[in-house]
Amino acid sequence: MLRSLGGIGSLAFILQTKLCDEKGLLEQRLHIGGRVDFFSASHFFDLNVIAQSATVLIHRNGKDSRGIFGTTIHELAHVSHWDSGYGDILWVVNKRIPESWAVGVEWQITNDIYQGYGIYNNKYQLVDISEIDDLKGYTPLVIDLIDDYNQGKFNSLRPNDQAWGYTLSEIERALPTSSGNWWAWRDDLKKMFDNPTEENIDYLFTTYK
Ligand SMILES: [Ca+2]
Ligand SMILES: [Ca+2]
Ligand SMILES: [Zn+2]
Repeated sequence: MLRSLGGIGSLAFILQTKLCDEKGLLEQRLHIGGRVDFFSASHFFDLNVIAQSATVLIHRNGKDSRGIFGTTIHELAHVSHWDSGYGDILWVVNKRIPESWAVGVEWQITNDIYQGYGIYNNKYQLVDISEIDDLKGYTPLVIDLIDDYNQGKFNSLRPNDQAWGYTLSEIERALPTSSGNWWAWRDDLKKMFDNPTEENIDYLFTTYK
């Protein structure tokens, strides 16, 4: 798991430490609940901690174990993002930042752990440009910053993804934590890291905005 994180960021901290024994006044051990209901969305809601109920609730929704693992990782990506300063109000302002981040974390870590089971969440590479609004903020931005698969190469209806090689750790270090500024994420990625494809990330940020 830590291999895909490539360093100790806030996400790695959550996965390593918080699940074990962090205790504070409100911030007790992270509480993850599981339900078998259908048709309910898994979620993270930080204020649940006040009522001492699970802040992360995973609904099975017919998922297999890989899907449950992936969903849990997705929600933990939100937990670490909120711990870094993002919050519920910002989520209302810009859901695209936290959801694109969580989609990417879910994709990378689940594929790392479940090797040999086919590509997890490959559906994100099958999205046409005209369908991006339908994703409601759950964009493949982070996946495309990492992967070397250009889904637009043989299909001009799909994004022409010519970026690759960013790591989750780099993307997390540039991730907006106290603002909902999408473009700051792009600018910080360019400023903070040298990547041979950095000129091509403008296209992704513009396409998924
Ligand atoms: Ca890519
Ligand atoms: Ca891609
Ligand atoms: Zn989410």
